[in-house]
Amino acid sequence: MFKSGYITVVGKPNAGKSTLVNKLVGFKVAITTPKPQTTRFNIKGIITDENSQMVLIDTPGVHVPKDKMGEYMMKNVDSAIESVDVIIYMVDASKPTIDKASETIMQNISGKKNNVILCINKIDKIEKGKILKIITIYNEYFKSVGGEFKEIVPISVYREDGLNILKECIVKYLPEGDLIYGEDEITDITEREIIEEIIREKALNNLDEEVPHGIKVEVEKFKKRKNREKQSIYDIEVNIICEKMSHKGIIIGKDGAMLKKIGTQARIDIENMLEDKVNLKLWVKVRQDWQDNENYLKNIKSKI
Ligand SMILES: Nc1nc2c(ncn2[C@@H]2O[C@H](COP(=O)(O)OP(=O)(O)OP(=O)(O)O)[C@@H](O)[C@H]2O)c(=O)[nH]1
Ligand SMILES: [Mg+2]
Repeated sequence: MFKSGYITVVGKPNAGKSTLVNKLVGFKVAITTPKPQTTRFNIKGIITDENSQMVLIDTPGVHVPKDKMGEYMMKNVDSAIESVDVIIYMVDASKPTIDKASETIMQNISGKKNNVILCINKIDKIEKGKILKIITIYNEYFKSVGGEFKEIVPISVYREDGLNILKECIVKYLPEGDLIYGEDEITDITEREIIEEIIREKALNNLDEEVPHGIKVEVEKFKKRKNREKQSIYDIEVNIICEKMSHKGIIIGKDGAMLKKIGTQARIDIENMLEDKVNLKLWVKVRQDWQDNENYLKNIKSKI
């Protein structure tokens, strides 16, 4: 009997949702960084084997929105928890406190029809003896809002610990059904979007808090050609849009050093993805308050 269905991964920022989806898919479909609020929109990761097809939906970390961008991110989460077969609620084992965001998530997924799996990630960071306490904390709150975890799976994506158990638990709750996507498909994100995300990842990794969270990346040109030696090469031109003149200076850096660093790191990843040489040009532009501007958000909005 072949099983297939949709599985949404929800949780607070930085729990390791995107890292898990990438690991299960075996390909980096979503960027991951040590900074919270890395993922901005829902991304599908598709895993197919002889017995099942799991369509995982990676979502932005749940937080209290500060602008339209944040509201848009939370709308993505809301849309992804409706009518899926399984919800994986991922928590960070090293931060097992129930705050406002944790309460909001658990209240939203506590519906009786939901098959919710509590997935405790990063167990490599804690002593084994602490897991039971963590389970009790989440179990008690979830029960108090009318929910019940169908399964509880402690994992470490880093150590690849518990991942097979998690997969088995997911498949248990999938309905019988045919392939939803082609068996070779692994994601719904386009090459252009992956390029934009890779550049955002390098910006998040190299710049301090406020600056990279205020940027948006747009691929302007994406063209394959043959060079003089008849080898294929991609010409890619990209705009990095930031909110303030002062941010533009920081992104470019002294004598262009920061932009060069971001560009070099991104080019290596893009070349690996496209399996071809890449000529990458980055431009930095200022558009004040783009995060609150409906027009600029329109483009990403279509992904809900
Ligand atoms: N120690 C440890 N760190 C992990 C593990 N899994 C993920 N991480 C790290 O946790 C950080 C956050 O990972 P992400 O996958 O970006 O987290 P996320 O939940 O997608 O975050 P948002 O997109 O902001 O919601 C990264 O630095 C990961 O490398 C794990 O099993 N153990
Ligand atoms: Mg993420």
